[in-house]
Amino acid sequence: MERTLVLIKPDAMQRGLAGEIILRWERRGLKIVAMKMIHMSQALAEEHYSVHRGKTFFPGLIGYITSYPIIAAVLEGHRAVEAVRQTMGATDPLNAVPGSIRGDLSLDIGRNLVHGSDSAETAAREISLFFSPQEIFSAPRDIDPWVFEEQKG
Ligand code: DAT
Ligand code: MG
Repeated sequence: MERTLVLIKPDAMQRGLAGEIILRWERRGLKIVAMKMIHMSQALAEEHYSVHRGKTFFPGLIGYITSYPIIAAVLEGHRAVEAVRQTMGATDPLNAVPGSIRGDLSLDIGRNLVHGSDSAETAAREISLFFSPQEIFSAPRDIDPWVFEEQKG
């Protein structure tokens, strides 16, 4: 099954929204296979967001993501990358549909609460930045056949 990296960003932690956000992914059927709380270093932040290096918002983005501890997690499921991003909503909360995490709980692109990998390739790279293979647990769940009709890739 596909894996994706999610981050519950500093604003979500400050605002006490971690449980609400995890609940939305978990209730949809995605499986938590790794989770930790960390305070991201400058170096990790710059590596994680390296595709945005040089953009005007980059310094603000790095300052924000390193400003307070976050929760990093790996979620697993059929088409998990797409499912997580759909549940998050668009990058700019004002374009995020009501019912999505960003559309319901945030207003500003620079305080948009969550990160989710944007492709399976990006996910593999991002997961390896935050987790060692030993920190990822993916034994099948008894409920998986009640979430997915069959085990899909
Ligand atoms: P996403 O987090 O939806 O994957 P992204 O990868 O394009 O979005 O950008 C990473 C983060 O950078 C995003 O969550 C918020 C910030 N960001 C992106 N575009 C921005 C902009 N035009 N102004 C301010 N912040 C921006
Ligand atoms: Mg992105």
